[in-house]
Amino acid sequence: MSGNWWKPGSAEQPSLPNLALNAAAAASSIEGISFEAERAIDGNLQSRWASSEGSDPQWIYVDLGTVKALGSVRLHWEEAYAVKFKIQVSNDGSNWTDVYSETNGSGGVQDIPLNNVSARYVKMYGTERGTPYGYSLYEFEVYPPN
Ligand SMILES: [Ca+2]
Repeated sequence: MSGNWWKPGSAEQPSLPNLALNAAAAASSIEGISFEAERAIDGNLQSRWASSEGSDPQWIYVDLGTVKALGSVRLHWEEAYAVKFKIQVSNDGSNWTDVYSETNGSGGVQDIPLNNVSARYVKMYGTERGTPYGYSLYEFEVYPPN
């Protein structure tokens, strides 16, 4: 489908913009060169952020630049996924509020709905790894409300 305009009532819905795409990002650690935090917000499902191996906790956050209304987060996990993690948000990059807590994650593509959340910073805070490796995300996507 290539229509440029969405008409109310039509079956075709506009796709929401990924607010994290090419924003800024930071992480607790990287496994090495070419596994930087920015690799998780570059829109490329081949490149990825990976934390240093074998330690908890590890985190990555996205800086959206300004406070924005948020509707959901989509995580594209590499094989090095998180079993337990939280999604946290902040408006100043230092005081964080939990908005989601996962206790039995299984990796893959994980959609996380957020309700009535507005924030500038969005963080994945991993506390338990699913493998002996680190934490690794192909993409960390943030979407506005529908
Ligand atoms: Ca990527």
